[in-house]
Amino acid sequence: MHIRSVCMRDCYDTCFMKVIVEDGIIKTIRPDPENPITDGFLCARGVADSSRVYRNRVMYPHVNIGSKPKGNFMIVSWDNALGIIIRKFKEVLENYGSEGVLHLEYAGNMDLITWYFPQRFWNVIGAAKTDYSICSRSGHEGISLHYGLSYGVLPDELISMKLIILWGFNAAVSAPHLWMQLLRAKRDGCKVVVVDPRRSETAMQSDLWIPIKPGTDVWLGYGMARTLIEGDLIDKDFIERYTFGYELFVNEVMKYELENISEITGVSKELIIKFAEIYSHIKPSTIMIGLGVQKSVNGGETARILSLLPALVGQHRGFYYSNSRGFYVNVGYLTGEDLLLNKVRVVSQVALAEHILKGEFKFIYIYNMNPLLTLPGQKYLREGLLRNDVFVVTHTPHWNETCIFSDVVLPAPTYLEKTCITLPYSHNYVRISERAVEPLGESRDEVWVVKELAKRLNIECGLIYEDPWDALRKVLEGAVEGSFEELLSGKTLKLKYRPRDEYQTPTGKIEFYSTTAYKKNLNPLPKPVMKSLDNGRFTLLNTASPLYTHTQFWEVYGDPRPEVHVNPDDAEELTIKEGDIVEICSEDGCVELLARIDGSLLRKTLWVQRQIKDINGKSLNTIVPVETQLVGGGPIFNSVKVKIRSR
Ligand SMILES: Nc1nc2c(c(=O)[nH]1)N[C@H]1C(S)=C(S)[C@@H](COP(=O)(O)OP(=O)(O)OC[C@H]3O[C@@H](n4cnc5c(=O)[nH]c(N)nc54)[C@H](O)[C@@H]3O)O[C@H]1N2
Ligand SMILES: Nc1nc2c(c(=O)[nH]1)N[C@H]1C(S)=C(S)[C@@H](COP(=O)(O)OP(=O)(O)OC[C@H]3O[C@@H](n4cnc5c(=O)[nH]c(N)nc54)[C@H](O)[C@@H]3O)O[C@H]1N2
Ligand code: SF4
Ligand SMILES: [Mo]
Repeated sequence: MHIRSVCMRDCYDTCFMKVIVEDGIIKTIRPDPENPITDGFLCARGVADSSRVYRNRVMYPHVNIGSKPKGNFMIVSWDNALGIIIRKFKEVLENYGSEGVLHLEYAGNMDLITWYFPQRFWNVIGAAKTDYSICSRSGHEGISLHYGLSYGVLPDELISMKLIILWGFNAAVSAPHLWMQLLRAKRDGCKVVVVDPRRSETAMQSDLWIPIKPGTDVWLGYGMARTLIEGDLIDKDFIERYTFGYELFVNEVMKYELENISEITGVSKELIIKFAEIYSHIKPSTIMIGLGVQKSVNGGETARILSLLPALVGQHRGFYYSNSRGFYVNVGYLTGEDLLLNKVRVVSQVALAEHILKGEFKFIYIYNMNPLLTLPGQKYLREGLLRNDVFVVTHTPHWNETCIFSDVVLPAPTYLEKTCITLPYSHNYVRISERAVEPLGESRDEVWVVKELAKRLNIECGLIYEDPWDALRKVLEGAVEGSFEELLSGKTLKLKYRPRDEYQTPTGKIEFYSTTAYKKNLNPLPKPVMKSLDNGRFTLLNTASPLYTHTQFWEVYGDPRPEVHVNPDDAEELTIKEGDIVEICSEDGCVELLARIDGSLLRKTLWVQRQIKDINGKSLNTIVPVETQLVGGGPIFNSVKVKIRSR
């Protein structure tokens, strides 16, 4: 028997899958050709989900009767576990009010129902939430300043491109199916250019690699703009018709001298000119703005300037970032935010560690996330969670680092054990993902848990008890090309997509000069901060790896190796040899990793697989500061300044 499923992982691709089930057990998972973008193959993670579903699972509710962070977990009944949670919850509400409660989640599972709908409960209570800034928010907010919404080119369109620029985007690893589209386009003559401080897996297969010093992309963006404008390589009619604030933009552009740009970025003047000429002459083109490059001190600003380049050469939204905002789906209805009038406290997700350290939250409920490895400022986060007055509940399918800092751990089914549906963030194909097997052990889904909590608290608000599928009907009907009934019956539909030549800005145009930014007291034009140019120290690059989704799949592929890659000349200068233990220190702390000598890196850069542990089991994020970006409050994972030395 095969079940029609969809991969729910936080991934650009959102693959359609066939899950082969025999006697109630998952045997294998195969690609499903019903989705033309993800047809043909699954990545190592998609395939591994068939065995991972049976490994390292939390099967029953557990209470921590030992001392955190290790603890001694005892199995209890759901009734018991919920009773304990409610007692603590009431105590916190009485003493600190609803602001003493925080729910913390991200995209561990992107199912619309079990990710968003449970938030209704927390919103009804009035609990604090985060700003979801850990991944893509700065880029979204940055591009939105100029375009209204941040959606761009759809994957189906990549095949007809003649030039694709991957800017701080390692698609060969992080988006294997988008990459496949690029390879197909390449076979038809499309040129592929990669801008990256590292000769990445993607750069190796490109036509042109532009090595750039980390964090300096805004300068290169302005260098491109200047060359295009001065060389009269722009589309004046387009600029006239569809844009606002061009003259002000030109004034800003002229402040950037090519000589200076070249020095800052490490990209020669000749290469900047060549790059701009290619960009002007080869069309249609797309600039694929990586989530990676966006997670740096100048990340949001980089997304801004890169999104404006297509407007110079006359292309409507000639970029791809993340298309989640191109759909007509009102997620705020699912979370209840649109219906509730109470304003809840919103706290920075990137800087959460600081707030937790101060004891601002006494009851923390975590699901869909493993913050004890993935949030910056681990030293503070860990110290904060170990306070005596902080109670932590984690709802998870697999045991993870966060569990050992929790007082109660609740078992959740994986996406293969529940019927779900998700919105992709690249393509616009959508389909129900059917439950493949019954939930393992006593695992119960996220909606069930919050409804139980609500009942026990005698909360009568109808929002919490609405059938989530009825809620889903309200947000998806009208948003898909077809009916909700067709979706329910298992048909693949397309999500309606906003037109690429529609601009949701106050002027209705592409705003080179952002009127929204002006009103918000932000720079109306993209502007880098100089901080990233601290050349005395090394910059640590963090990248997604092929075998893992963040901290998932360790139970299949083993713990990721505690390694750091070092440029050979830097290694020689510092007398670091292959396999040496090296200490890497930022202002926030140190980790110890094994050195790998790697010629694919620029000098003064180091490269690690993100979210790993060091040789002593310490989280890499111990050395990542809780610093936030100006636009969108995003993280600066790729701008961590460190010193490295042999031990
Ligand atoms: N296999 C796999 N795929 C994934 C994920 C996963 O965990 N595993 N996670 C998904 C998620 S949530 C995300 S956020 C994405 C991330 O995927 P991507 O958007 O591809 O981002 P990264 O892998 O973080 O880095 C991409 C590239 O940016 C480069 N880079 C770093 N700093 C700079 C800079 O300052 N300038 C420039 N020009 N380049 C820079 C890095 O060297 C790297 O090659 O991947 C998604 N896909
Ligand atoms: N150093 C460094 N750190 C980073 C980054 C970086 O580049 N460098 N990148 C950041 C980025 S881009 C991102 S997106 C974040 C990702 O950060 P996280 O969202 O924390 O990443 P994951 O490891 O995918 O989280 C997995 C957890 O989600 C939970 N989960 C999975 N499926 C389900 C489910 O069906 N139900 C429930 N209840 N729980 C489930 C499990 O507990 C699992 O352990 O990490 C950030 N952290
Ligand atoms: S993790 Fe991404 S590439 Fe791999 S199967 Fe899932 S959606 Fe596809
Ligand atoms: Mo991410």
